[in-house]
Amino acid sequence: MSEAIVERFKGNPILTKDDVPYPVATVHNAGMVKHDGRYVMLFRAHRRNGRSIIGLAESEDGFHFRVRPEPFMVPAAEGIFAAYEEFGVEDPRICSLEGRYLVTYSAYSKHGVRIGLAQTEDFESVERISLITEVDYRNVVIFPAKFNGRYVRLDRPHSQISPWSIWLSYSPDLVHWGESRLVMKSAPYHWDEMKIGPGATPFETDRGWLHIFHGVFRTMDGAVYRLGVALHDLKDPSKILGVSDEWILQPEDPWEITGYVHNVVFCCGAIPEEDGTVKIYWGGADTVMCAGTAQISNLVDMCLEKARPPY
Ligand code: BMA
Repeated sequence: MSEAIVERFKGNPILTKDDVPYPVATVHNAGMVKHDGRYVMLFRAHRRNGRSIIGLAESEDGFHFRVRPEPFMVPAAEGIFAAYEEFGVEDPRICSLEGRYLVTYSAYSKHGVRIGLAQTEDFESVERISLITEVDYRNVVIFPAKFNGRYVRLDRPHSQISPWSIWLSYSPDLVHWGESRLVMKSAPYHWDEMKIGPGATPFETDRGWLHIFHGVFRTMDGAVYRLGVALHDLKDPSKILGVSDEWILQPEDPWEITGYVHNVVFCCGAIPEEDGTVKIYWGGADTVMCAGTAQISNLVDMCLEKARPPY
């Protein structure tokens, strides 16, 4: 008998393709934020041509969502973005900073995958700012604070020599990024052995920035995606105070085990609440959206008391 770290919402899945008023094949990997007291979800959805768009759903309680009639973002039709988003926009993350919401997303094209940055003030309109990486990057999350006057992001470059690790970079203006450094790697013969990547936008706790990330293990039956937690120093987020040796969530419900891509829980958003809990949102099997709740202090304890080295 093991106690659940993340208590799943009894009404999972909270959003499926049947809730979307335009034709899509999946609803998953959603970025989350609270705006004007309401929960805003930017979800990824496959169109029936296999390419992804980003839809918007809203909720009063964080569990029951209504989808807006039109998608929030579709691949750009013109300009520099059109060339790099032709194959779809995926896996958005939302960061609330300086009175606006920054949205990072994976932009796919025949040239590969890179990261786009857009902004919105009210989720009524959206403006693209820049493509902020070259190719072979995914999963960029921006910290919702500046550090010594600079923006900071976690990112996930991929190369054969250093596959799928978590890096951190700085920027004076959100467009130009540098001083990149490795902060976390997969652990050998461990649940995240194959790859790790940034997940939800980190949120502040009294003991550090809590980051929910994903880790992948390759089995004879394909990859298994799980979620883990890491704690970053409040003043210097490039310093990791602890990475939990144990995962916090693995595919267990039928819609996490079976679907478009089986055995996947994949997180792009979490919302800390004033009562010390955090609502965690994840895509199940790249097909539906699910939610659950955890005690923030438990997650922080796991990082500090069950820690393994970051790399
Ligand atoms: C990753 C990304 C995610 C997806 C996951 C599982 O590489 O493509 O968007 O959820 O694989 O298929």
